[in-house]
Amino acid sequence: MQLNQQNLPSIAATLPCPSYDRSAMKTGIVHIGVGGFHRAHQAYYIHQLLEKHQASDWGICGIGLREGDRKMKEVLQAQDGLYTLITQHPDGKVNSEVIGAIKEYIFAIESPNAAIDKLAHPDTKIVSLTITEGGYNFNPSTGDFDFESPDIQYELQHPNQPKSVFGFLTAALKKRHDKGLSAFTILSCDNIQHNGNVARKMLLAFAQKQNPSLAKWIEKEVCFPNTMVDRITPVTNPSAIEYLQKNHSLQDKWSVVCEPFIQWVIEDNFSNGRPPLEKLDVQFVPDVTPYEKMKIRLLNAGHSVLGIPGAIHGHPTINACMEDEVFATFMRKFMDEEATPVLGKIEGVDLTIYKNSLEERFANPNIKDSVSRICSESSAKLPKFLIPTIQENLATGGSIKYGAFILATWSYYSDKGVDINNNPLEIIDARKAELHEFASKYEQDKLSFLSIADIFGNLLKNERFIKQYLKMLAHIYDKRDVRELMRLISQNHYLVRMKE
Ligand code: CS2
Repeated sequence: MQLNQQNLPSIAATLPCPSYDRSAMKTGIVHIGVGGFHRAHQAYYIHQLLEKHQASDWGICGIGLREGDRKMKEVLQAQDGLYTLITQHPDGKVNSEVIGAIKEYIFAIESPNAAIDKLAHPDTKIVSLTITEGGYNFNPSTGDFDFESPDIQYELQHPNQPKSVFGFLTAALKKRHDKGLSAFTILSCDNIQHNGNVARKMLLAFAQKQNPSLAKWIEKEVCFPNTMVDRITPVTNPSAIEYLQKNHSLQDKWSVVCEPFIQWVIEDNFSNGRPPLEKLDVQFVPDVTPYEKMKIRLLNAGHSVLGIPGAIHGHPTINACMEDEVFATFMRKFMDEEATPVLGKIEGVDLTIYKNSLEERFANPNIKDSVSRICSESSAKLPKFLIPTIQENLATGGSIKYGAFILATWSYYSDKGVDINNNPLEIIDARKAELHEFASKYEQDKLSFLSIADIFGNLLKNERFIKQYLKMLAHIYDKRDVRELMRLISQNHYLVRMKE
């Protein structure tokens, strides 16, 4: 049976399905960047509100701005916005449920005006974003908006033909302003510290160049709450599709798999109302800083700390890394000895319990989160997840060996592009060619990779860092055994040798 609205009554015999009237739902939320994460997280929360708390003003309209969103458009349009969320518990228990919160989907590449009109519609109160860490278009080392891209240049000149998220938001806000409508809230749900502040800074920089008086209105009227979002959502693989077919005779072209854990912490700062998410387990707090910092510096960094060496060693998934004692120990030591000391105290959170829970979540054998997903877009992730921890430890005299090892490993990964058995690595990164170009100059210039200044900032100038990094890199090129080096680093042997 195909998943669609018409078939829901029959599907309900085998799976929980939306019991609310989807046709009566308004789309109070427009979400840009619908992917697995949004569908496992925000859309799932909204689905629960619709089920339990009559929140029919808060249905979701998805918007895709990139060519890569074409498949999402095809699937969601064919399935009337419906999809199955498959929650995989560590003990093998599985809960599947059809989610109905996404009512519409607009593919802005084909229908830009429909996207602007939707954003400017009086029903739209919140525009939420999962546009990835790299999507905010800023220079990672200066934090300033990057005006160089041809798309940005084009839309500055042609405000009615937007291409980027900033172009669309500005065009829609202009329409709202001209019609006398109130502004919407912009709710960033990406893993960037102060994601709302960053979204604000970038949008204002763009709008100021395009239309300074509109920028003033945006500055005054649009709220940008900071948020911390969390739920591990691996890439959907064919076995999830087969599972539904086999167990429920359901054809869902793009179901979503996730872990049971879910968390959302939001600053209660909205321009134009919000859904009553406090009725669920969403936390509203005055300042999200400690939560986002904790999550990005421990969970997201912990993922990269496993994933990059994991890829080189040949571990396919994060749980496979966790089954390897050397990797699990290394990751925990990174969290305890490097990430935690520069985190500071987090009111109301026991960091030991939090780290223990991360270990359990990473080890969930049924999530099978591929290391290639974790390593994807490392050029956008590491400057936010890991490099600040290294820089702060350099400033305070703290340990940097785990962080230095990860950057050395990343350089080798970007140069060689194969694992230790010479299997090609699936490297997904907008800056893949540039990373390879710099990393592959290793023989001529050992510090070439670190000279990509907008990623590494001034690490290149720090003697203590360079010394450890170079020694580790030489070891990796020489021995081609990252796992053994991880064992030595965790046991402190390596540092002892370094002092000699
Ligand atoms: C991951 C995140 O992309 C990554 O590298 O760390 O996608 C992570 O799984 C989520 O942020 C979990 O909330």
